[in-house]
Amino acid sequence: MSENQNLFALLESRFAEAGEQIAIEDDNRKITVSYADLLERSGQYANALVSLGVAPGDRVTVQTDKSLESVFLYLATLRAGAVYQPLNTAYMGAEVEYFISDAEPKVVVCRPQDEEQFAALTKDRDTGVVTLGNDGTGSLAALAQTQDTAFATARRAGDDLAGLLYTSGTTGRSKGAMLTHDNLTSNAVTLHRYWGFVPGDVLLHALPVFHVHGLFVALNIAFLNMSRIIWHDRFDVARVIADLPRASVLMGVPTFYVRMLGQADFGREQCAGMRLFIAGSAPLLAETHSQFAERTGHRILERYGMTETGMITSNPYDGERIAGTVGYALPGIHVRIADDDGNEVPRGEVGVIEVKGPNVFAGYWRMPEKTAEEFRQDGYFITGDMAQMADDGRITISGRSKDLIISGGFNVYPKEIELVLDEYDAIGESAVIGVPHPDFGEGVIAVVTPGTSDAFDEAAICGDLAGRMAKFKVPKRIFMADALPRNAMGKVQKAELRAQYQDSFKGP
Ligand code: MCA
Ligand code: AMP
Repeated sequence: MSENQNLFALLESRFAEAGEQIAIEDDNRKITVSYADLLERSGQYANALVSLGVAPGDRVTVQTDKSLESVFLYLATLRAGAVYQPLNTAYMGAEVEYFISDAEPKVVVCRPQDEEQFAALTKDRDTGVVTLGNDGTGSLAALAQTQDTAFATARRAGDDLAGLLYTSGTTGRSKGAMLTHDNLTSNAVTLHRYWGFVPGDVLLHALPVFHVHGLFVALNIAFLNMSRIIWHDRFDVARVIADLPRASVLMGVPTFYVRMLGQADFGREQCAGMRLFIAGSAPLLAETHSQFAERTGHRILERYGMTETGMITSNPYDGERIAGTVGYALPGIHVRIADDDGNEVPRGEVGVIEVKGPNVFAGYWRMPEKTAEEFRQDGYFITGDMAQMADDGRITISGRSKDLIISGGFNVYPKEIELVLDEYDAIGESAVIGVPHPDFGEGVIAVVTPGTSDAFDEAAICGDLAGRMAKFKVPKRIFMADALPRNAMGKVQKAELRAQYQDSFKGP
């Protein structure tokens, strides 16, 4: 019989080897868990999932706070052969409803305070609802405590699904990116090697665990390395700086680094024991890169990836880390810069990044046509990111062909917000754009035209939106204009708007 391709089977061998070594320390709750504990606790949570009817291939939808128990649940889902489907905790009612109707999970795990809402959302479905608090409470935690710690890891093929992560890809409505065990395993193994992980590395973990960056990149690599993880339930700049002297690796979105530089007392002293600072999920400004190097002596290693593909390129660990570039295609991953027809453009010319390799997802959940549109005949996935490649293969991202805003590492799809804005009587039509923001990289703003009512009230509309959608999506400003600039085809000229409103977040 062939080897079990379940990612957990690989992790399990490391956990067994690491034994009583500390896996995660949560200073907030004054708890540490060892690798042996991770094996036992994931066994208990896997048994709990099975007792709730979860079988291999079933989806487990998770919208919980970041906690040690959320890690047990992630590992248990893999272990049971089910498909982990995490949701940003900022998502609200209507947003969540869509994910449940599309993913059709066997079980939803939510925060205790959201139980009623989820019970209502799932009442006509074959979906159970259990809860997990951020302090070891909740019905799932209680159930897990009664379970056996032993669990035979489910056999999975490399192309079986391990995760379902929603993203809007290049256009339109949220789609579930199907990530296989092979996708996750290959990316983790590659990055572990490429970034020079060594025994004794300590990862400072302050990212959310509902996206690829904090979940798969950070956790899977640390687990492969049998590293100690210093666990922060959210990014708090003072806490991160205070814990740096005990860590050797930090992974963050650019906002992390901008905020660290904003602290007057931050510098070489706290970073003396650090081996590596990694940035990604959004463009890191060259200015941030150079200021960080000046203050700390460390050159941040920037890499580039996407939910559908995991990590695609990285600046080298040993070679030159050049600000404003995302480095080279990772080993085993093919990247080309192509024109609109998928033909490779000459080196130095701008085109769309296309990628092929063991990291590339299996397609969008139940959307074969959409999947087909995003792949070339020869298997390359079209990312929608614009870039140029130098003669030596180094890649510099220059923009996006997709209408996407990345604010503090979170993706915002203008269309989704424009549709809601257009419903207000005081708004005729709207254009949502991202403009430079000193903290979030890009800040979301809307430019709107007058509607049928003249009672336009920016603060009231923003307040109303905050009750309807995740906070990070709500425009931080809404500007009224007589008309939106359009081209001859009638298409709104967002580049023109971005230029016009580029100083919206500039200080006095
Ligand atoms: C919070 N707010 C935001 C954001 N986060 N607004 C815009 N963009 C955001 N990212 C809102 C809050 O609701 C609040 O609103 C106000 O802004 C200030 O919040 P604050 O407390 O300052 O924010 P925070 O809680 O400190 O969060 C900022 C953060 C966080 C730490 C940068 O957004 C974060 O952890 N981002 C990481 C995202 C991430 O992991 N991305 C990876 C995606 P109010 O004041 O009105 O209440 S995976 C991926 O992209 C690919 C695969 C890749 O390459 O990695
Ligand atoms: P997501 O859909 O959340 O996985 O976000 C993926 C997108 O984030 C990519 O398609 C890029 O547009 C962007 N991204 C990730 N890393 C970088 C980076 N280092 N520089 C610029 N953009 C990035």
